[in-house]
Amino acid sequence: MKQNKFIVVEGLEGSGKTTACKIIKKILYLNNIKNVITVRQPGSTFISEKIRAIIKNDYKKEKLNKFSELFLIYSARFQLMENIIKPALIKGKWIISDRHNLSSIAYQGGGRGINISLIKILNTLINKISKPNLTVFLDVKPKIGLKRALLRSNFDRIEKQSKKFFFKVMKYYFKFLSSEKNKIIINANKNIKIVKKNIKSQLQNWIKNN
Ligand code: Z5A
Repeated sequence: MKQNKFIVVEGLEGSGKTTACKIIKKILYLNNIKNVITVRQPGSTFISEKIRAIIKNDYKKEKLNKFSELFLIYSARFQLMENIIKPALIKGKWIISDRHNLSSIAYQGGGRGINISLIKILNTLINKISKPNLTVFLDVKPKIGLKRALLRSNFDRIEKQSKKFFFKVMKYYFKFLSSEKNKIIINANKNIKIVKKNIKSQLQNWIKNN
């Protein structure tokens, strides 16, 4: 093993994904896995970062249509998969991605109510480029996650959605997580020390068995 794995970190805003990506990178390093790239979605290529700015901004002049949002997110994802992730995996590198396909199922499928079969077609195309080897899901209550996100910075366009929106996002996360074979679920409501400890023990176990 220890060759080219693709790890995805998922969860609501403020669940601690960015923090978890750093923790995972450290744990991999301690396991002598040093060839690691961290990316975020949408983003992490020149074009994908431009798309990210469109997704996150709340333009007063024009509302972003939910299908435009979906296709923008997938445009960013195809750029990232083809230009960064695929070549890096071919070179034997490890990838840690802050969000991936499951975010689209949860936010665009659950939150926005877009037909899941359309999102699944897009996911199939993305998975043909490469499929994640592991999903680390940070399970946080929307109220706790949003409070943390607000402490960090002002809400962006998606974070301004209603409580009902985030409950639907969580419902879809769990509905579709059940079909993910390789996953680690972390109680992210706990304090950072406990979260770190739990990620460490579950990830070590996964590394040992893969
Ligand atoms: N989006 C989508 O709709 N569909 C898609 O397919 C994809 C994305 C890929 C990306 O925004 C937006 O794109 C996102 C969904 C949408 N929309 N929103 N909103 P982003 O990347 O800017 O935001 P985010 O992905 O939601 O993450 P975040 O808000 O940056 O949060 P986080 O990465 O999960 O958490 P963090 O930065 O690690 O931690 C946040 C703060 O909490 C920070 O001060 C930490 O120190 C603190 N923290 C972390 N863990 C803990 C614990 N356990 N206890 C206490 N405090 C903690």
